[in-house]
Amino acid sequence: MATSEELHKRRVEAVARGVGSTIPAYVDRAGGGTITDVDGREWIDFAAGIAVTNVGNSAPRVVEAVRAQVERFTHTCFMVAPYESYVAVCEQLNALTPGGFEKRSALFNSGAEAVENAVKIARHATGRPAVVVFDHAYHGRTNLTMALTAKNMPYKHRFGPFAGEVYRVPMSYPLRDGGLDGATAAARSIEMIEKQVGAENVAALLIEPIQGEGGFVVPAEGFLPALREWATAAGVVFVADEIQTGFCRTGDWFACEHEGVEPDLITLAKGIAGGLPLAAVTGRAELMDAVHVGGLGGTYGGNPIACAAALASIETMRELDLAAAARRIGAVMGERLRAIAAGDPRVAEVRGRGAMLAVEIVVPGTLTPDPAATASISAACHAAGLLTLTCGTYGNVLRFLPPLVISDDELGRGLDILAAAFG
Ligand code: PLZ
Repeated sequence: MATSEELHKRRVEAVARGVGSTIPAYVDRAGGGTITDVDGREWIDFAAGIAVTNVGNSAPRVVEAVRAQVERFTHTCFMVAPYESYVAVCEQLNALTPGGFEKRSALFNSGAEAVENAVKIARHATGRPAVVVFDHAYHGRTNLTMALTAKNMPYKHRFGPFAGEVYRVPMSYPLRDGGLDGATAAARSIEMIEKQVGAENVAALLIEPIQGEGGFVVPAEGFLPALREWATAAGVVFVADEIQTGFCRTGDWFACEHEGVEPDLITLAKGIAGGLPLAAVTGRAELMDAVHVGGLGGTYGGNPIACAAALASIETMRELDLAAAARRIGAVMGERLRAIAAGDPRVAEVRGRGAMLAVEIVVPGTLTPDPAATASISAACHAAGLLTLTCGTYGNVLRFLPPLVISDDELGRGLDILAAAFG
């Protein structure tokens, strides 16, 4: 087998430079809480493919379901010749997502595609043009979702012009907004919407209940409920982007549940199918069904192999109670992170929920972001066998997203490496 170094040389000659990788190691296999490269080097996985392999890599039920489906048929296109597993995934999503009201779902390939479709549905159903998003938001890399995403480098730089009718308002970011309470922070955002956009022009308010790429920003309690309440009164479709937070990651099936928020539409991807590409929009039947027949779709959306994997993943999450596992991981990890923070003035804050935790790194004694220190701590983790990711508008957040099936031993060893990297 080629070595990672050999593969990297081939990659540089074959793969476009614009596609980056966190580590220059090439994967041979992965499962449980580890990834092993072609040279036999092992990393403890605190990335889960960016919050995707919540059930672990090659989870037994997923492997079984995919194998069985591949043997039956690989693709007919649901828009041409439909099949049961697509319907069954929609039934599961309608039942699992917050809100006791009648729902419908539609399936797509990627998170960005789900977000695009949520905006299409909200615009169609309301007849209004504007979409409101937040500072630090991340919603994807397609043209519309680049407009929805906040951060220029690397996502948007020189890729414009971007889609119009997108308006950005402040996020509740307790560390950086002077600790505004949720209601006050929401009032500030709402005033901006009303003054600068006009509520009656707004189709959708789109928000990540805990921001992902933007820095694992957890809004102050009450922020999301206040926005939800305003959206209801203003006839604005409240869209929760749970692409990174969904499927047990935060210790509930969906992060909105923490404050009892019921979105009108919810976008889903990542953790939905154990690593196979699948995404969804789930929401109020009257919004989803407002769109004419044939108005939503795509060749691969709800591909049968991805649907089989999703059903198996959902069953695994239920059977292993991975929401409880996320809470346990969060408790263990949170304690260790707070101990690290207590001894290291570069850590401004430990935040997150369940198995979606992060530390924000600053110049000691200030709130000045320190992306260089963040990158060097992350690099020290990689060198010592722990796969960590960074994020944040300022590149100064070290985030931790282990698979929810990680063993106590792997988790402990990962946290030891992390503590040493702060050393
Ligand atoms: N919405 C909340 O987190 C994807 C992006 C990685 P796609 N986040 C990982 C990268 O650098 O491209 C994401 C997300 C939220 C939407 C998306 C987009 O999902 O499946 O990557 O299109």
